[in-house]
Amino acid sequence: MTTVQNCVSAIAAKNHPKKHSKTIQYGTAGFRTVATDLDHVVFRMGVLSVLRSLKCNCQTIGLMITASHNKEEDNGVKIVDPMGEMLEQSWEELATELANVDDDKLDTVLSDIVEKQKIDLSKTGSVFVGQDTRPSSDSLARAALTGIAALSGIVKDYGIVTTPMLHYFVTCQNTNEAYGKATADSYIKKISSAFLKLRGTHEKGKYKPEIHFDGANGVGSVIVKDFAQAIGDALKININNDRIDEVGVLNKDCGAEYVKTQQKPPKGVAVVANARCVSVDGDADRVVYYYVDADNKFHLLDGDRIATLVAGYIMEVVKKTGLEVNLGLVQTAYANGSSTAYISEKLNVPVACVSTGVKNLHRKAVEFDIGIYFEANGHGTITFSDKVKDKLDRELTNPSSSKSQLSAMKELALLINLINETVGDALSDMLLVETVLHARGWDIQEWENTYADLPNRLLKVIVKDRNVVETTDANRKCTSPAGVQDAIDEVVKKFKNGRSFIRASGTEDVVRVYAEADTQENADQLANLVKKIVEDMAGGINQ
Ligand code: G16
Repeated sequence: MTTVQNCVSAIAAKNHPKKHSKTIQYGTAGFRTVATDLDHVVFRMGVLSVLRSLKCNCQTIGLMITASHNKEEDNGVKIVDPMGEMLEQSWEELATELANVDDDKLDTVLSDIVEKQKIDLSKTGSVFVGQDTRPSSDSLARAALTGIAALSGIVKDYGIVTTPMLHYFVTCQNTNEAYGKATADSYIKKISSAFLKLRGTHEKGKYKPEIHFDGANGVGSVIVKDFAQAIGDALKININNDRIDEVGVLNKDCGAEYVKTQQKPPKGVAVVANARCVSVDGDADRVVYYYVDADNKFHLLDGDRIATLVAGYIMEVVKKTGLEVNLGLVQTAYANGSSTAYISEKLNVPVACVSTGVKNLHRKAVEFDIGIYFEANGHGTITFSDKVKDKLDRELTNPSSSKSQLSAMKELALLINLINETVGDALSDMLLVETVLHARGWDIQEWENTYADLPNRLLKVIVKDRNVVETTDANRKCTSPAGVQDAIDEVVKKFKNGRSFIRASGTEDVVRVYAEADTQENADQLANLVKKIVEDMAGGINQ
């Protein structure tokens, strides 16, 4: 095939016509909206992913159908680039244009992309497809497959998988299996065997090998069962919220987003005082920990806590190896001020702050030899450069390395295998946290005691058009509407340790408000005052 003329438009008009005129944008994590508005978008993304593959020398591209933490009626689609990273930014614009054009203009827009990107249509593109457990995901996945077939792409449909599994498979395929085999079995085996080797046989200190798991009634609750089987008694995982066949329960009053934003335990998990509990989100790319103490008080250990726990530990291991490595941590404006201070002042690890979105954090993290990134909402991972991996391989066989250096290097090599470097992976992250707590001999309270979080509050404001809110300085300053930032600065001044910012969500039709202050009461008050500013100045809709 040398042209797309009269090829895609006809299929689109017949099988996946655009039935509405709402504009949709490639946001923080792809397209997300109510599932019934997405059929034509997903078909077109199937087509685009073949073009992306051709552009990338026919390497495999990933296409994931999910709306992750969003409510069950929503769905979404995102494209994964060859090394498991998010779609290149300039292609996000192409995706948005393609998603919104009328059916009869489709071939013209596609031909334009082919020409400008110098794509050779005589070659064959390759796409891996995955989906979450939403009721709408099956038919949307079929739309994607039709789109891929329209440009004669080769496809592998993985069916229901977690988002991080699909990223992993894409990377495996494009590294000729150097990263592992692109199968679910190989993914479970690689991570669980690293976990078991790191764990050894001894139970240490106050650490107890038992957790209570909240699967958000999504795919995480399916895959965690495979991990539980693979690791056996090394960690007892009590699995809750695993009703994937029940309509209306996905992410409902449970899951990582609920626990983080509501700051309370999920429904469906029995409260056991001081027990270590884990919540993941609908596609298992985020994880948070929590516990309820003997006085029934809820304690959250979110992405910031995970970042500080693993950064401190990995830094120690790296020091013991004697390898020269530059290690850095990446956060967003949502990171608790105390976590940033702890990392930079106590751990002496440089911290970078970037705009919300895994794509932004990942891009920054890979600038370090070892880049640790976590969003406060629990989305994150650790990246290791080829330079570090090569050094490690070399030094592991260097006869002059000391016994303790060798043992630290072996540990680092196993940690690399335990971590899904391609993207935040709730299940691999959970096993990493368990590994560090076990190695330290800590229970959840000892982990929490490393520093005290500043009380904080995250709110959502529904506005007429969230796009009126624009920000700069890694989302920390609002540049539009005019006057909003000055008003925020005025109220922030009134609170001890006050900090607040607003930004438009890229996954939900809301503006998010974050505030922290010296007490919970003050953080709540500040958040509500800022919410009022948004309602008054950015067209809020009172709920
Ligand atoms: C996605 C992104 C995250 C982001 C989150 C919320 O998470 O992958 O990086 O933090 O959305 O984004 P926003 O505040 O723009 O709505 P997930 O877990 O929903 O895929």
